Amino acid sequence: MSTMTLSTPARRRLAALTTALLVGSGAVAVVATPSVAADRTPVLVGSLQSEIGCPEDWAPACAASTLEPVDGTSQYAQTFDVPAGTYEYKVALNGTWDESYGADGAPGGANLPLTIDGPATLRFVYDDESHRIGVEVESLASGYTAADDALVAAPVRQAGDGKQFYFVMTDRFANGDARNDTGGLAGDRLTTGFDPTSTGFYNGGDLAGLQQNLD
Ligand SMILES: [Ca+2]
Ligand SMILES: [Ca+2]
Repeated sequence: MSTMTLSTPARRRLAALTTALLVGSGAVAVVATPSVAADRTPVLVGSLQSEIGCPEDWAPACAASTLEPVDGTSQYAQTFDVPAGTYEYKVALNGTWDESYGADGAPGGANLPLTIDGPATLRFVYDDESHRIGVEVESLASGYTAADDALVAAPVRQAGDGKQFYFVMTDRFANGDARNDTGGLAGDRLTTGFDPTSTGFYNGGDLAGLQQNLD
């Protein structure tokens, strides 16, 4: 983890120092070809930097938001605790704006948007071949509070604490009553969404099918 704290210039100084020591010691050096990784220091830049330990936002030289190499891949990644908010971000290389990537991995591409409603632990992954940036959610804020009660509306009768909520695409779930399969709809399927000949449009599931499958 110590490399996290090294700024790019510091890394270069360290590399130079290592080289000097080799020369100074008179060693018959087998000069290792520097790995690509050693020359590449991707930094997560954006309006979220001040929230993750940088002195300011949009700071390509901030060591605190450096992404670290993922062994055996062309990827670099780091996990950050990000507070709730709306942000924009991209990745800049080697401490400057000379090389940066945004949306769709485009050089100098558009900022990527990020909105989180609560504090979250997010892993940012940058691929140095595709230059695309991904975000993996490692954890979201959890814990039910009384304030969440207001989100639980009728017909639910109890507070939501300890409950699981599911979303069901009823039509896709189970066809419990064939009498309602036609739905009384006629006309172009792109208008009505009704085409019993195509499962892409219609499956015939209904609440009766859902109830039949409840424990
Ligand atoms: Ca900020
Ligand atoms: Ca049905």
